[in-house]
Amino acid sequence: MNAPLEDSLTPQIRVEDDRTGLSITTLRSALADNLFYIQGKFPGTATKNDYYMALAYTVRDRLLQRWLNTTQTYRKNVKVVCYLSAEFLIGPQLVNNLINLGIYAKIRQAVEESGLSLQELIEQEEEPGLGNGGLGRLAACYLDSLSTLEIPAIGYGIRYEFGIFDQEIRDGWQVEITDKWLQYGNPWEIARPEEYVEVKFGGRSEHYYDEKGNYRVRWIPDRVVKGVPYDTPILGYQVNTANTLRLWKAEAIESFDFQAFNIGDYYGAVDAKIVSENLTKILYPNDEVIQGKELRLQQQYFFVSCALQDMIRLLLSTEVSLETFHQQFAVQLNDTHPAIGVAELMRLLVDEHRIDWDKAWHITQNTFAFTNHTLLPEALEKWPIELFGRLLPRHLEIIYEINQRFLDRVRMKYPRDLGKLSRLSLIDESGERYVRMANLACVGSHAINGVAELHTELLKKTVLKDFYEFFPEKFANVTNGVTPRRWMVLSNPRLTRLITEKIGDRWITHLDDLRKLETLADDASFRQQWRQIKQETKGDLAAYIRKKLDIIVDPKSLFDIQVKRIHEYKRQHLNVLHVITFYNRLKHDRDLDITPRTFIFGGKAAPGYFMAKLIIKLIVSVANIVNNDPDVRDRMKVVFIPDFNVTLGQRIYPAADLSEQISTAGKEASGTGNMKFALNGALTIGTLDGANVEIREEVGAENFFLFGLTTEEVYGLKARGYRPFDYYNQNAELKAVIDLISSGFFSHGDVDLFKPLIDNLLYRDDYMLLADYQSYIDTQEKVSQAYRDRENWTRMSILNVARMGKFSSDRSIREYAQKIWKVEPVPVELLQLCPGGQ
Ligand code: CR6
Repeated sequence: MNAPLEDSLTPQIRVEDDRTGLSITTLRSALADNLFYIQGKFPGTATKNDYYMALAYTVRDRLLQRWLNTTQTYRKNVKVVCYLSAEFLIGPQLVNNLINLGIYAKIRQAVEESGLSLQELIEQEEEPGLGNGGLGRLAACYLDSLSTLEIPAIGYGIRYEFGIFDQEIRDGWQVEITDKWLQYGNPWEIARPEEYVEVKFGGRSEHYYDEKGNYRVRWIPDRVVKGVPYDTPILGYQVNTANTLRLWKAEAIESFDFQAFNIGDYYGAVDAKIVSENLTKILYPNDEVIQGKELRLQQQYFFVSCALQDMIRLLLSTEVSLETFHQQFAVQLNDTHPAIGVAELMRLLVDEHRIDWDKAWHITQNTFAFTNHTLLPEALEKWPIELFGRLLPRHLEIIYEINQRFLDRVRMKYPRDLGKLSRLSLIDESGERYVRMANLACVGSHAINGVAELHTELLKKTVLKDFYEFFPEKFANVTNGVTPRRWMVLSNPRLTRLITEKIGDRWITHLDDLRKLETLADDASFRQQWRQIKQETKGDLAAYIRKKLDIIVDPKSLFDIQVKRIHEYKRQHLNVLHVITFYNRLKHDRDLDITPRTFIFGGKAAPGYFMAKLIIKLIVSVANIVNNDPDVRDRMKVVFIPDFNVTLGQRIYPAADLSEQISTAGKEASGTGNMKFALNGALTIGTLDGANVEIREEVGAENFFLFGLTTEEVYGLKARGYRPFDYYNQNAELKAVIDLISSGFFSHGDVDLFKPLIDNLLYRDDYMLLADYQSYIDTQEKVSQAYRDRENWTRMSILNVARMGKFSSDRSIREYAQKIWKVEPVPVELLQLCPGGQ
């Protein structure tokens, strides 16, 4: 560490050097240096990617002072938030870092003066797709806010070699392509091989008496894997704080290789290496459904064990007692994926550090907090006892012990209530026996939260009802939020500029300031500017669509967009029913004075989710017919944009007029796309589901297009016996739409292709599309009418943006910090600098 230099240096820039200097000349020479010394290229032979890498290193150099000083600051006995998540969908890093460092303009100038286009270099970056959708992106927004709010934090997760697959559409079907995001290297991460930890698997546990005659247990594994941390800096917005995202990669333990090698089993040793490294190869591409694969449990245990061992090591390096663990760390479990942490921390404390059970349990419960992200029963994680015990024999024992102690308390409170006991148990014994991860998370945490008000209320009434009755004090709500830095400043520079011109730039970190736009909604010239910006942004998206898909869309038409994972509960097919209704109306009355629309879809389907893939096929099939029908030309277009990801989201959200948030009430825990759209000035058509409820509350019912059954009505109708076929029979327009699909009109006469989808709607319709159809269609008609009054539409759009303050992830993080983590900001001073440091 730079101890001898420490006293002689001050945070001011001493020398304008290549690694820290910010003058255009220095930036240009840094870029050239990095191209030569890191990429090993002359300008003449360098590819665009080489230039991108050189630029990325140039930027990384300029954030290292903040990063290292942040880490240094946290060694001084401050409470650190550890966000444990199997997914972090952080998106491209370059522009975000430029913005947060406040050097975008300078870098652009330096790049352009070097004869390059910044935009082209930006487009070289492969985004780390280390998540499926909302949950992983939420984790990324939260890291951004933690740093911006100067709260000490570490994100712990998995460094998947292959992230979420790239989606291609061939003949209307989704095809999955492996995501080789690391193939050209990742300039944003730094490997820390010296900080590796060991993670055990399998084997058995051994009970023994230690030297003092105390009864103890040790775990004799049959396999050990090395976890190597890779760190990525997460810089806050214009602050010194740069927290760390620490992702773990699995590697083989060398001594194991050696052992096998020595007995001549070279191939055996190689096999062991491959098996170990497989652990962090691939992200499971499922959103909301569990697959129960053994490798997935291995991944979960692997990263959680790495994280907890890392925390213990950090703590012990500061010479603070391990018994204060819960005062030093607040560990958030992002869904049940890291819930095994409860048993792992108990094992580390009791078995390895010899703390007695009760004390260890006190520490554990006060350390963890648990966020639930879904009410869907198919997403509740449980592991067969046999599999669990084979992989984690000691943890199974610990879970039994936790369960026994917990159920004793339950019995005390509810004597003779066997139903209660079996529902609260950490073990599901109704058939094959399972470990229930949500129950483990609830018992082992001091706080439990849902992700929107409605969701938290439903949790208390349904899936976690018994837990709520047993410890109501643990429950709280924290409504999700999104970071305005990425989802406005970065992705919508035009609107950012206009807003900042009018109300200053404080809104970027205090989103409530957007309220100041309210009065401007009445200013005709402001509305004109607002509309102009939306128009230009739509033009950009139209150009992208034309280039990528060769489809011409009219930027003057209403851009009606639904982008998110494809799932039946999200009801993209309800949207399609409207598209076809719209089409039929146009076909029946060629002169119909209709508001022209462009229907845009995007999203990935889990590779094994047949119905979701069929929905994509339906969208593309409808698009092919509609877009080639001269009768409707210029009045409607349908587009499926392939490979929806963070990068594309940044293009798409700002270009929307209408945001489709149309899940069956009670199914979408929160949604966060709904927030990104509204923040960028789209109006929402939506059900009373998830955070839609709160968005509507904030923006005002008159600025939101509400339709559909409420959660109570959904439950009521289900209970009374829902008969979708009756809706079909009694609604001529709906019947015409369904019959048109069934007739093979969209499938070259193939009447079987969409049969599974249609039969499902007519005879099951779990997500009640047919019940909500008429209300949806009527509301869409209101949207069309409203869009004709452009002045009023613009007013509504401005008011939506002005009232989105609540949905900043800064607000969510402040709530977690106060209600759950009990942590305070710790500003970072740039004290310890390397020579030439700024
Ligand atoms: N799929 C919810 O479905 C929520 C995010 C983040 C989800 C979604 O409504 O906004 O989490 N749930 O809280 C899970 O992933 C289990 C999601 O992204």
